[in-house]
Amino acid sequence: MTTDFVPWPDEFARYYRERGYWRDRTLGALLDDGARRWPSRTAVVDGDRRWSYAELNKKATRLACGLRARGIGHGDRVLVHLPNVAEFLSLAFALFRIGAVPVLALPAHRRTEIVHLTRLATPVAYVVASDLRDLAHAVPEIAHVFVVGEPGEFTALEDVSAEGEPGDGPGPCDIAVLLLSGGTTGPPKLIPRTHNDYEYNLRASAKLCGFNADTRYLAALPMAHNFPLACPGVLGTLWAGGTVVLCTGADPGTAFPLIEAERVTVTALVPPLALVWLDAAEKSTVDLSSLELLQAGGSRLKAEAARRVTSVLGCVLQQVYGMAEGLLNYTRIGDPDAIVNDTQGRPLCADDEVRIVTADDEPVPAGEVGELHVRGPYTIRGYYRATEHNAGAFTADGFYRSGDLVRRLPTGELVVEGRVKDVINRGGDKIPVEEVENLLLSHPAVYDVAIVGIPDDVMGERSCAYVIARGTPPSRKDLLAYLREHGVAAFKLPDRVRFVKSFPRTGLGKVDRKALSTLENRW
Ligand code: OOB
Repeated sequence: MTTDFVPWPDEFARYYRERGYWRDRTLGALLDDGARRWPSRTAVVDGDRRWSYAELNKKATRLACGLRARGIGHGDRVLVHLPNVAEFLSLAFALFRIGAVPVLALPAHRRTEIVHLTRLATPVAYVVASDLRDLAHAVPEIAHVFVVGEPGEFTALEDVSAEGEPGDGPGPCDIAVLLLSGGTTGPPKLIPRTHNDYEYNLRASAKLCGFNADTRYLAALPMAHNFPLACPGVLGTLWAGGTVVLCTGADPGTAFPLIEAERVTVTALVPPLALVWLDAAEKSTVDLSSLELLQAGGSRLKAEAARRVTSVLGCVLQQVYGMAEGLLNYTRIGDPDAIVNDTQGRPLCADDEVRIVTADDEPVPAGEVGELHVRGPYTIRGYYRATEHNAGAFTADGFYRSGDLVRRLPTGELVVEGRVKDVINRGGDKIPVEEVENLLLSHPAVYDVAIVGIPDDVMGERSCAYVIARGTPPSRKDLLAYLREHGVAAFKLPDRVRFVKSFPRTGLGKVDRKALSTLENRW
């Protein structure tokens, strides 16, 4: 039998409620509370626009009514494909209110990903920024197309609004949002996060990071991603009564002036961006003194870079090792330098059950490297509509097999040492190797292909495609153009293409990816 969603077993749900992790509140209520408690505070800044909590709430309510009037409601999926604009938030809360489920595509996604997500989630609506609205033609099965900005032949999201009350909302154990997986093999899977578990995720994170009404959070990374969305991110800031400052690009040229102008106190970056910021800050005259906390996560931050954060940016560093599937590890504010610089932190929750195991699922001896398995109050029990895949991705007793190789220090912190799965982590952007390989294989001049990650000082890893050509090898340009034509997100295009006559094989005859990855020197 195929089920959309795998719930937590009753005894776990009961325990998580008893412990106060699950409060049976919905994410829609979070904004109701904010609008009641501090209506006139600024909730979000987007360029010249500043919306108070009351305004954001009003926009979300009107949008919820407008969506309802168009027949969109409880359990319907809505594919959201927006950069960091204020409408992302009014839309997200409108959907939370009516129990429709946002499927969060990344701004970098293009046709391949949008088509894949549409097949998997069967959304009733696609909400897209005007510059990408033509992508709607690739998914004609989606009934409604709403555009933020100039709508062209479609409907402007602005016009989807109505007076009234949105009516009954979702239950706290319903799916609140479908996030994209970064850590699994093959094309992205969808991660069903419930109101209860995601509310805990953002609330506990906000408390751990000391978020409050004075927090001014810069959303530099795309907030469609779990990290800037809820760890504690934008939602954690709104929970705490702070202000979210939206940034459409994370480059220092865009972000630094905003930090100065808006007196930003905290932001989250992936390590390659943190390096760019450090270099730029050393030369910059922009006043970054308001910055109190810099979170770095998504891929491994080098200790040398970690050490520079405090001296160059004058703020506290926090390493965040998380996954959209749930588990979050944080270094704590006030931890000794050695912990903050050299580890990826420890679990958020006392009831995050982390096991570190061998390839046979046996616990490794203390301090040794093994695969991280996890179960807990905000870690999913299964991907969305993926019964077959779930059988391998989770253990029989409900632990998620993260595919990450980690070791645990005696003090409890985790250090990420690598991965057991075929995903290239290009500075936090996760490249599903199989997906890109399959596309390249459909090129007439490609006989076989294997894409591997090559260590790189800045990005952590870059991708190299080894290609066995059919006849005359095509040019690299040709192959990249082909991938682009197929609408692949730019971060997935191989950084390097090498033509070979054959692949090294393992004893079993499988392509030896390890051997391939040592063919190229470091970047
Ligand atoms: C975050 O989430 P995803 O779902 O894009 O990717 C998860 C994977 C992890 O399994 C791990 O392989 C890698 O990204 N990762 C890290 C890391 N943080 C994530 N590897 C080394 N060091 C780190 N600090 O990337 C994510 C979700 C929530 C918060 C932060 C990151």
